[in-house]
Amino acid sequence: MIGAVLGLLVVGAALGFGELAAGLTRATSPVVTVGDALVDNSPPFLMEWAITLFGTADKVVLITGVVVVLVLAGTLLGAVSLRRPALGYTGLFLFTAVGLTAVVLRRADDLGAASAVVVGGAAGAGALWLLLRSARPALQAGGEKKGEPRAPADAEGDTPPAPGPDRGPGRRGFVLTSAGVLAATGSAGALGRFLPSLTGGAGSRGELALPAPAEPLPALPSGADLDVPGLAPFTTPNKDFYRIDTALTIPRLDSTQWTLRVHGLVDEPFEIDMDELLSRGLVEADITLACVSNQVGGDLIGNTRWLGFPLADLLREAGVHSDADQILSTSQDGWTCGTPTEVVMDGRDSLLAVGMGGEPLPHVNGFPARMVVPGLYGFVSATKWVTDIRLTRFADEQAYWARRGWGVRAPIKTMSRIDVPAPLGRVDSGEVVLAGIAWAQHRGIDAVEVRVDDGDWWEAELAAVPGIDTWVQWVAEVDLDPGMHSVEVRSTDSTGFTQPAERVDPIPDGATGWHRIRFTAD
Ligand SMILES: Nc1nc2c(c(=O)[nH]1)N[C@H]1C(S)=C(S)[C@@H](COP(=O)(O)O)O[C@H]1N2
Ligand SMILES: [Mo]
Repeated sequence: MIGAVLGLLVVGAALGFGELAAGLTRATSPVVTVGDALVDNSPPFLMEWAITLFGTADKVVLITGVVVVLVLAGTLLGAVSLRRPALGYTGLFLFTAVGLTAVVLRRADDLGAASAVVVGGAAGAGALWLLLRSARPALQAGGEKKGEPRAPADAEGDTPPAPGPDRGPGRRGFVLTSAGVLAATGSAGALGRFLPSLTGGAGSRGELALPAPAEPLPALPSGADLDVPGLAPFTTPNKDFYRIDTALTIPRLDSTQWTLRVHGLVDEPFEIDMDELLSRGLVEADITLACVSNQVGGDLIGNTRWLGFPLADLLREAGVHSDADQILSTSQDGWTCGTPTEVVMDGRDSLLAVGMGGEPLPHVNGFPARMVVPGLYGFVSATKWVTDIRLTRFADEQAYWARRGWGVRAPIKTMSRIDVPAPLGRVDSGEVVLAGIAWAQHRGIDAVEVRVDDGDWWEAELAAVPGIDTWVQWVAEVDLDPGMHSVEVRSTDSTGFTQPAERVDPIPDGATGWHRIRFTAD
């Protein structure tokens, strides 16, 4: 019993102080690092199984699993330590080694995360020492274990505990020490968790003042928004922008600490910080970002006005070698992304973005800087919290999702969606408004057609757009009798390509198929 309490307190102290160290340096928490490393290095079949079984709760299940393992390990560690303190310290050492391995697997140069693990390990050792010292009289008094065969190396200088005349004082010592360790651990952990989310302070999102663009865009064309109730607005408000990433907790970076390294197959590698980036003259671009996992009719897509520095200019400064066909970017939390160099450099508005929707990037969308490349799905282009860009070759290195069977070059497919009426919704019969969006980023949409009840295709009316990199709203009016109806939509891009009817899954490079909904006219 004492062993279990002692072991759990030691593990708790390691985690609590690890959390505090991570919070102070805004590094990734050791628990999260280990969880991330498990996710990254688990075989794809296991990941798929976990996602099918637990769905979006997979992250909760993973963290719960990590905690259960920690509780078991703690109990064992405590029991062993009482008999053989040296084994206890060895256990803690292994524990720290596991954490450090996870850091190295995630991101070898992440000193913050590594020091959080070391601080945690040291706190665990300190707690073990304190608790063992106070447990000894308790054990001798309680008779749980008589006579220590060997004193722990660290405790050699201690006066041997005098056997207590009664069990009271010995127990009291252990209980008091335990309570002290628990309180210290709890405060450290709580402080560590909440420190990074406290706003204010230099480098926090609230403090970053973005300059006005050196090359501002004109206002959106007046007809970009058709203002049909239920239709996605042309500009997605930041708070409604979809979020997709592998991060267990949202990285909260400090913009004054942020740097971006550009290196690899280049003539002149360099590093740039936020002040320097912001002083360069920023540009704006309207770009619709889409996730490859978006199902037909899905909502993993959003459009906004981005503010940033042209990625192509940044790369040109470094002097990209002609054989460097892949831009391998890495986020602060170790996610990697491979983007075709030629696409980024072909003149489109590829950005190292710092702002969206008139504000600094929200933390969930990559504060303080991310990549955005019009026409490519997010998983091959839109690295959030980006801190490293290395020019490489596709033949030599694979990024995160490519290693897991997803596509390597993934241009966004020509697509369309029905927003109005809502699926299985009810409308008044007679004149019925159909509306939605269509997209084929960097090609542009030429036409959208709809058909009702498998009848003839009718051309919908298109709203205005600022360019070829955004989605476009469409609307059509049809005359309908009361009853159940179906609507289908398909779009044609500026290359003359019309969306195929054939349904394919998002993996490996994006879903296809016509969005179809059913609704009732009363
Ligand atoms: N650091 C990091 N960046 C990332 C990802 C990620 O997992 N980690 N996911 C990518 C994917 S798959 C998509 S679709 C976009 C989503 O960007 P959003 O969350 O801002 O909408 O981010 C991309 N950037
Ligand atoms: Mo995605």
